[in-house]
Amino acid sequence: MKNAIKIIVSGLDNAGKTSILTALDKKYNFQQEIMELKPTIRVQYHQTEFLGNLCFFWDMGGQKIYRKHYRKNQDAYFDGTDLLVYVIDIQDKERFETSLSYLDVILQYFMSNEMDIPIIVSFHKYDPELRTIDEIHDSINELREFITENYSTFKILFQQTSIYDIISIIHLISYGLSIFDEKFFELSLLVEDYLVNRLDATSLILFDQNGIIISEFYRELIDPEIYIELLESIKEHLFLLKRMQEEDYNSDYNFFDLENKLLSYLHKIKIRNNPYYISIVLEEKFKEKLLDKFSDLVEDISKILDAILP
Ligand SMILES: Nc1nc2c(ncn2[C@@H]2O[C@H](COP(=O)(O)OP(=O)(O)O)[C@@H](O)[C@H]2O)c(=O)[nH]1
Ligand SMILES: [Mg+2]
Repeated sequence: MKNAIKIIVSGLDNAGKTSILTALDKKYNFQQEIMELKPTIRVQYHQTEFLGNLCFFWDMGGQKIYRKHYRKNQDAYFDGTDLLVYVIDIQDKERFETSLSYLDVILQYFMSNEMDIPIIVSFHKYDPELRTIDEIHDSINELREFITENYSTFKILFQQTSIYDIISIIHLISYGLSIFDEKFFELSLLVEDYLVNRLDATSLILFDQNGIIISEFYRELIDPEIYIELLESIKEHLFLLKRMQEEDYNSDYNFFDLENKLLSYLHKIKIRNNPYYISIVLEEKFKEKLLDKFSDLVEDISKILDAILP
C-alpha cells in the first residue's frame, strides 16, 4: 500500500502556482487530473510518485472569489494536508500585504485544527536577471523575517524560484518531498560526508526516476565559471536519466568531458526494482579517488534508500 501525500500549492492569483506545476508536469510527466470533492467543488491536481509515495499537488486558485470559497469550505480543501507550498510573487510588491493576510487565513485554520504541518514559502518570479537587485533581496528578507517571527510554531522553509530556472523549481519540490522521513537526514549526512571527506567532488546528487532530487551536496566554494558548467551538467543529467529510463538503459561508468576539466558522471542503481540515479560532477584530477570509493558509495546509499522505501 502506498502512502498518499497531499500538498497544497497556494498563494494569490497570478503568483505563478499553475506555472510551477506546469513546469513540473513537463519535466516529470505529472498526471493532471480533476477531482470532484463535492458536487460544487472541483479541484485540479497534479500527481507523481516519490520514493514509493503517491504525491498529490493541489493547485488552489487564488482569485478573491476562490479565496472566499475556500474559507467557507475549508475542511474539504485542507483536511489531511501534509505540506503547504505558499507562493509569493516577489515582483508584486503592492500585493505583499494581501498575500500575507491570505497566508494568515490558511495558517490560522491549521492552528485552530492543530495541524502542525511543514510549510514551504516560495519567493517566486525570482528571475535570473533580478538576482543582483538589492530591492528584491530586501523584500525577500523582510517577508522572511515577518513570516518567521509571526508563525514560529510552524516549521517553515524558504526557497527562491523562477520558471526560468528549472533547477530552482526542482529544489522547491525536492525540498518539500524530502521532509517526510527522518532517514533523509541520515542520507544528507552521508552524501555530505562522501562529497567533503571521501570524494573531493564538486557536486553529488541523488535523483529518483522522475529527476526529483532526493539528496544533494555541493562543494562550498565553487568558481563562478565552474558553477555555470555544473548547472549545465546537472541539466544534462536530468535529460539523460529520462532517456535511460525510456530505453531501459543500464549504463556503467559514464564520463562526459566538459570544459574546465570537469567530469560528470551519472550512474543508475536499482533498489527493489526502482531506478535511482547518482550524479557526480568532479574535477578530472579526482577521478581515481572516485573510482576507488565508488562501490562503497553505491552500497551505502542503497542501504539507506532501502530503509526509506515503504
Ligand atoms: N517573470 C516570471 N513570470 C512568471 C513566473 N512564473 C509565472 N509567471 C507568469 O505569471 C503569470 C501568472 O502565472 P500563473 O501560473 O497563471 O499564476 P497562478 O494564478 O498563481 O496560477 C503568467 O503570466 C506567468 O507567465 C516566473 O518565475 N517569472
Ligand atoms: Mg492558476
